[in-house]
Formats: sequence, structure tokens, C-alpha cells
Amino acid sequence: MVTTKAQKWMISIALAALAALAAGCGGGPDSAPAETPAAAAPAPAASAPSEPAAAATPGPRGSATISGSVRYEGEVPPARPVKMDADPGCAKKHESPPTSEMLVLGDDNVMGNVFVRVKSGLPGGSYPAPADAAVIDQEGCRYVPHVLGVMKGQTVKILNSDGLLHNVHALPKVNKTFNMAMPGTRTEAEVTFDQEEDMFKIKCDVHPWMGAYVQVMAHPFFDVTADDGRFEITGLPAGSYEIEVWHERLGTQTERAELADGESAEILFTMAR
Ligand SMILES: [Cu+2]
Repeated sequence: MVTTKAQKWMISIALAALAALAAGCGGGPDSAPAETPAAAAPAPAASAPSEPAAAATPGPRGSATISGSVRYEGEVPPARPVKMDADPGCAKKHESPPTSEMLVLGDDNVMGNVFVRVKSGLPGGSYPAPADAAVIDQEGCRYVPHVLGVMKGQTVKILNSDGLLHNVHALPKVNKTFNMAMPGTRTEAEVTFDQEEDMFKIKCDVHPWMGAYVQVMAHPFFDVTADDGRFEITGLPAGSYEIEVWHERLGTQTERAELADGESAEILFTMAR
């Protein structure tokens, strides 16, 4: 590990001047527990000590946003072409060999394919899997997207746009592994992952260059940077959060963000070799 200069990452918290601010909260960023808009319930007879929180409490949502970008710092290695000659069907899908998806850089070395998530700070509660399926396609003998976040229990559609034989071999450690042939005629399969799990790989045994990374989340507060290096996580309740970025080679970094409802934070991460 060649950590050279003081690794600097900047965090700049831009407080979106939303109406909330105008109120000029006098008391600092502390505890004020979100006031529930009083349901017309009469004040309960003051006997019951605070109710035990039910295990299945729905996870809270709010209107805070964390966005930002990830930049690569350091010498950029030459783009490595991925040779697909071993399967002419794959090679034919590209005019020239595509480059590796491991380090995807945009203008000013912003990084794509970085997974960003709220790692800690959520108040608890369970979040239902979205009704919409997550989708991963086999397209040009690559997985698209290369990095994918899904929620536990969410349907994951695995497409085969290629019309070629692929083999989807998932290598989780917590969830069940599977190894599924997808002949060219099989255009779609569905799987789910029932347990929360950190990044694991999906590979194709037919095409050794094919690889994707999947993270199974228990909440919806995550994103993957696009080619412009940007990420955005919306709908957060007020809180103090640890935000983690993950890259398949460059590891992880975390930053903190403290947000009142309606606020936004902008975090700039820098990753280096
Ligand atoms: Cu394949």
C-alpha cells in the first residue's frame, strides 16, 4: 500500500437553504426527536412507560439528501483492453476490444462503478424491498451494470441480451450460491438474495473476463457512481451518518455527514492507489 502524501479528501457540507433553515434552529444539531404531527389522539394516561419498539417498525424516511462525487488521484494506469477472441460471438459484438471496467474514469478522473452507501446511523426499522426488480444484463459479454446494489428480498432480473451462452455463477458467502446456465435462447432469469451481504462477485464460467459485483442491502440508501463520478442518496431521515464508498480495487473510505430533515450534504471522496 503506497499511501503517500497526506491523503486528503475533502468533505464539504453544503447546507441547502431550505425553509427549515430560516427557522434558525437555535439549539445546535442535537437531539430534538422528530415531532410527530399530533394525531388527534388524546394524551394517554401517563402510566405506560415508553412502549417497546416493535421489531417490525417500518424504517423511517425523510427529505435529507447526500450527494457528491468520487475522484481518482494518482497515476492513471493504461486502459487494459479485454480480449474476447476466445468466443468469436462476443468479439463480434465490439468494433474493437472494450476496455476493463475496473477503473472507469470520466473527465478530471472522476470514477464510475463506485458503490456508495449509508453504512451506519439509521435509526433502525425495516425497509421493504422495492416492487421494481433490479436488473443486470449480459450485453456484449459483459455485465451491465458492473456494480449493482439490491435490497434483500428484491427480485433481481438477469437478462441475456447477447443471445449467446452465458453461465451466471454467483459467489456470495452469506446468501446461497448459484450457478445457472443461460443458453442464448434464455433471455431472462430471476433470483433473489434473502440476506444482507457485502460485495460478492458474479462471474461467467464461459467467459472468464466477465465479472460483476453485487451488494445486498437492508435499506434503500445507496447508489453507484455513474461515469460522471456522481452519486445521490435521497429520502434520508434527519441523522448523523457514516457514508462509505467502495471500489473493487481501491477498497473503502468513510466520511460522516450530519443532516437535519430537508438538508443536503455534498461529499467529495478521493481514492488513490
Ligand atoms: Cu458469459
